[in-house]
Amino acid sequence: MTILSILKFPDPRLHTVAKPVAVVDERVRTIVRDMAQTMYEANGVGLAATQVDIHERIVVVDASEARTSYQVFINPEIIAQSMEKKEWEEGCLSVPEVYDIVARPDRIRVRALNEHGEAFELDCDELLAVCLQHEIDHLNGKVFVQHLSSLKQNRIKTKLKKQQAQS
Ligand code: GNR
Ligand code: NI
Repeated sequence: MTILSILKFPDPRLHTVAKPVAVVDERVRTIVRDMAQTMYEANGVGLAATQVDIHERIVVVDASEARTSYQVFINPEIIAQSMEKKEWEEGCLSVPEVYDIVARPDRIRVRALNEHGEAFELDCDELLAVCLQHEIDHLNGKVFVQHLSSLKQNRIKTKLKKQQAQS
C-alpha cells in the first residue's frame, strides 16, 4: 500500500475533468486501496482520485464515527436530489486550514459501481450527502472554494500560496 501525495489548491491539476473508469480491475482496486490509506492517514472523510493526480472517476468515503469501513464509488452519478438545500461547513484536504459554509441539496440519490464493478444505488443525507457532492465536484475539476465569492477565493489563494512557500 502507498500513501499518495495530495494536490493543494490552487494547483491547476485540481481542475482536470476525470475520465470514467472503463473496467474495474486490479489496477483500479489498487488505486482504491491506496486512496483509502491516504484518506485515513490524512483524517479525511472522503477522497477523490483527482486530489492524488489520478484523473479517473474514483471516490472513497468513510463518513462513519468509528472510521473502520469505507465505501467505494466508481463513476458516481447523482440521479436525484432534493429541492431543499442545507448549509454545511466544509473543509478539503486540498485546501488546508480553510473552512467555509456551502449550500447544497440536502439529500441525493447516487448511482455508482463498487470495487467489484457491480452497480448500486444509495440514498444519502447528512455528512455522506455533503461529502459525495464535494467529491463528485472534484471529479469535475471543481474545488469547494469555487462555491464561495471571488473575494473569498482570492483571499484563500493568497493564504495557501503563503502556506506553500513556507513549507
Ligand atoms: O475531510 C473532509 N471533510 C469534509 C467536511 C465537510 C464537507 C466535505 C468534506 S470532504 C473532506 C475531505 C476532502 O477533501 N475530500 O475531497
Ligand atoms: Ni476535497
